[in-house]
Amino acid sequence: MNGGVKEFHLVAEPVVREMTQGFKAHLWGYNGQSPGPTIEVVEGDRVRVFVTNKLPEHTSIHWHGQRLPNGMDGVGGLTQKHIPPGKTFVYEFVARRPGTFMYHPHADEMVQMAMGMMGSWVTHPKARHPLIDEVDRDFVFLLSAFDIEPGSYTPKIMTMLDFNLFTFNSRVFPGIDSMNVRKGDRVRIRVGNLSMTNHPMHLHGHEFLVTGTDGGPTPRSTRWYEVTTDVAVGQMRQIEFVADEEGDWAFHCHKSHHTMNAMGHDVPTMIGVDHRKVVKEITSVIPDYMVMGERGMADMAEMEMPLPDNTAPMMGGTGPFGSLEMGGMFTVLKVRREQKPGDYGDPGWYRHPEGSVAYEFTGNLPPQLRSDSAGKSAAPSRGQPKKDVEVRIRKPASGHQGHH
Ligand SMILES: [Cu+2]
Repeated sequence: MNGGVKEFHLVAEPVVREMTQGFKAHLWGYNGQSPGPTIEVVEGDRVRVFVTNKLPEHTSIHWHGQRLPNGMDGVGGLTQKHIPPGKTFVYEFVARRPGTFMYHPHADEMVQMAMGMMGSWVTHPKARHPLIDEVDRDFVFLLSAFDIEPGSYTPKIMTMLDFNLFTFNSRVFPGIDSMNVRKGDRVRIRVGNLSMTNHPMHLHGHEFLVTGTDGGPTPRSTRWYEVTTDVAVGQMRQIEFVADEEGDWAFHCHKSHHTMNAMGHDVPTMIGVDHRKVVKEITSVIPDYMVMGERGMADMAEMEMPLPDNTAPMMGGTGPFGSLEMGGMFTVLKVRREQKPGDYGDPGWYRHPEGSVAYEFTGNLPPQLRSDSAGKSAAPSRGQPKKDVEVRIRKPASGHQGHH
């Protein structure tokens, strides 16, 4: 506090971010981290932010979603001069409405956001608000995406669509903390999207309401229960639910390639192709040669194939039952009866009550009804698929014509 004003200092600078164990990225951020620190204030606070530029190029900060004087909006060239390298600018405004906001540069934006420059901002209501309920747990994170070649450190800044790392707060699973709550807690999760594509965020085991956007709390009449909500580019969605089901519940982006880490994209689909003979021939020449994907890609998570230095495994994370085969935008909501109020600590894996886990069946199966490839239902047969539904596909990789 300085004379009734809440002061903050942000230093825009190069940072090193460990995205998950064994994988560090060289990013740009604020105060040593990407995303920058989350700024928390109370509705009505006068806020002064000192922004020092230690980047090699000019920058600015836009306060996404805030009501403020036009000259504080942070659009370089439009509402202010850019902040040159080595200089400090001051932004000052009153946090007029409660809600979840974001901050990011509005200068060389594609490069600076591709490098990880962003942060969250929460303005809490000053008094009881008719549209903002009290919660026991409050989580906030930003969605962002990076394009970092396996084995390298620095994002490719000219990438427009083909990002290969999808992150919560610039971390990828298994490097993302679980969200640990007490059974019966009212939970709020605020998710802002500053990546370049939409993310349908999906929660297992519970239904939630969207209680807010970056425009503020939603009117109650507009809320309905769902288990997935799409967070479009430049949007924030605030979801709330009562965590009344004990267990380890996945919370993730529903785009399956967003729950994977960097991989080579020119991989042909090998499901159904038996290439054991070819592999045998190749390994006689190249001993380390590996072919993967014959039975799907779960193989790749289980094999722990050797990776180049500084690379996140494409799919990883080990749970109490084995490999999770997940990466990227994935974490776990841990709901526990014995979690203390206010304790955000990790309680470890859930211990399932006896007889409540999917189990192997070893008895006799009843005759299986199957449809044929034309979609017509078939007469009961015993176990064997009909010949015409077997699939043998090998998609040629584009751009590799002439290689065999
Ligand atoms: Cu996604």
